[in-house]
Amino acid sequence: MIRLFDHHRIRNTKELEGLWDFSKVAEVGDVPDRYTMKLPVPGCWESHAELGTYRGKGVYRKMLSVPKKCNVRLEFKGVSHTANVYFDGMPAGHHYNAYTAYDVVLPEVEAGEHELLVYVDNSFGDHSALHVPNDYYTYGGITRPVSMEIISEVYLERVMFTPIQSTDGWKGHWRALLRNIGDKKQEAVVKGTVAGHELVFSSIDLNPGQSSWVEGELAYPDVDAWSPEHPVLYELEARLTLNGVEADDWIDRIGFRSIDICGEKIMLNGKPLIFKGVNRHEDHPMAGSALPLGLMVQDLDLIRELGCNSVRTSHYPYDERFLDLCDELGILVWEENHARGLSLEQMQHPLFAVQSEQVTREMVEQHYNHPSIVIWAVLNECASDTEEGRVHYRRQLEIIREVDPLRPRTFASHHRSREKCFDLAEIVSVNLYPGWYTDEDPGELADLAKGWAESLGGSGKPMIISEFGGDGFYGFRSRDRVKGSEERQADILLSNLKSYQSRDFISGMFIWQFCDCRVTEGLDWLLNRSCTRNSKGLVDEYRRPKLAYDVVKACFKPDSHISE
Ligand code: ADA
Repeated sequence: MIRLFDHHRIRNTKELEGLWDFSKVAEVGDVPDRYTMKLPVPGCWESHAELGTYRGKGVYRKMLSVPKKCNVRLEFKGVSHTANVYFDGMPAGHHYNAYTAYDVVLPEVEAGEHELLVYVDNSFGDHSALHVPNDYYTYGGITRPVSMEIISEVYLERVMFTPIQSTDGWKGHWRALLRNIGDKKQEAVVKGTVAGHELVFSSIDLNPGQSSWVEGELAYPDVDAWSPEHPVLYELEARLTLNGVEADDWIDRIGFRSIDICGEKIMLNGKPLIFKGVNRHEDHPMAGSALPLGLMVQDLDLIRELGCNSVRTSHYPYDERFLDLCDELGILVWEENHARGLSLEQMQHPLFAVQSEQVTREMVEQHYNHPSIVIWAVLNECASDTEEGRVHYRRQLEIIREVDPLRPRTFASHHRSREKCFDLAEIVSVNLYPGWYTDEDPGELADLAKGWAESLGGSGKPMIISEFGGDGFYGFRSRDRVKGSEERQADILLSNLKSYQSRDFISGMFIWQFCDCRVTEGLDWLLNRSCTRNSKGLVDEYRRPKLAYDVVKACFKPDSHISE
């Protein structure tokens, strides 16, 4: 399943889910004598008994059957972490980073059988500035769905819809990107429908090779707002006509909601919002980062049962099916680009700017229509305490603004009084670990953090505590409540939550973290985490709730009874 609904009705689309041939290779372009394995797509190769810790390159093969001469578009929702695509033996596309989609467009493919090879690389090294040994795991494989489409010579590359709340009610601003891959000029007309109201865009002539945007705005007087309590979704349908003949479509789901900053408050549909959330990694011992839909739903059920209204996609853009579920279930999302804890030296990597700017732009463009996403973020715990780091923070936040004029932006900082970038974003977010990495009192620390924000460019802005928590090893119990026990983890979370929930200036809190996750095995103290795992989950890696789960639930959902 690519999305939770049909993304096209006119465009012919087929998901390439199934078992693909696989072989390890030394280099991109190497053709194996034989394919020794078959691996599921989507999936992580670590799920195979012989590849549990494999870091390197591999090639996936799939034969594609093309019914008649046509233009083919292959969409890869996520390959971890670098993909090189070959079609009938020829290089056809390249993409870096595991967490955003990319496509390969193949004009005029002949009818018949064709060989698709996807070389996948999950290795660390000079070619990779963002995927580095870290406190989570970079898996290998074609980890998200792949689809094959037959497209017209001019097709809809993207449709972006912005709901706007005005004094006269809801309006919607449309932008549609058209691309002509044919060899003749074409006249295109787009019509867009939401909630029974049709917008006809002015017709446009596209020359061969040209891509162009068309834009328009329409009032939607009779729609209901999307909110966590009533996550009302509407189908968006854009239809493209070429020289009078219907040729392509784009279907999405949108919601009408506003997200604004008003002084120190974050306002959803004009009402102050407090995030009660968890940080989550896409990680599961049975599936790696390639969670099937059922496991995503299980996570969201546990998150909702906890009394949360939000999830932070730490530390990368998510599988779009998870975002579809959040749209449908009314879970608010803080989505962030891919980076965790990169030092200034790591940010000086020659590929850092290009790789992280690319994932930022792709994230916002690709996930723009999800009403559940209400915050965009960049660069978790990177070098925002330096002038050189600030250049990157500024640029990446600007990229978000170029694509999205409305959603507030933030970044999670652990630099305390050394922070240099609070002025660049609309929301101040701080990661604090009182009770775990330090002995500080969480309330006093939150007050101090407010002071840092005020004196360092974040004055008058909303503040979120974006991380706090402590390790709790599932099943390790201690009457003395020693560090690492489930009891101590519950105590730490309780004292943190009480302090943050009683402070008016805090607009939200995201617990570190929802589930235990695998980390890279490494040599320094951090990456030598016991069991190669970050154990700060409220549930363990198999989603078994720890003691802290019910303690948090009592804070987030005070009306529920712990024993129920
Ligand atoms: C940081 C970081 C998280 C995680 C956490 C921890 O704040 O943002 O990814 O590593 O610390 O568990 O120490």
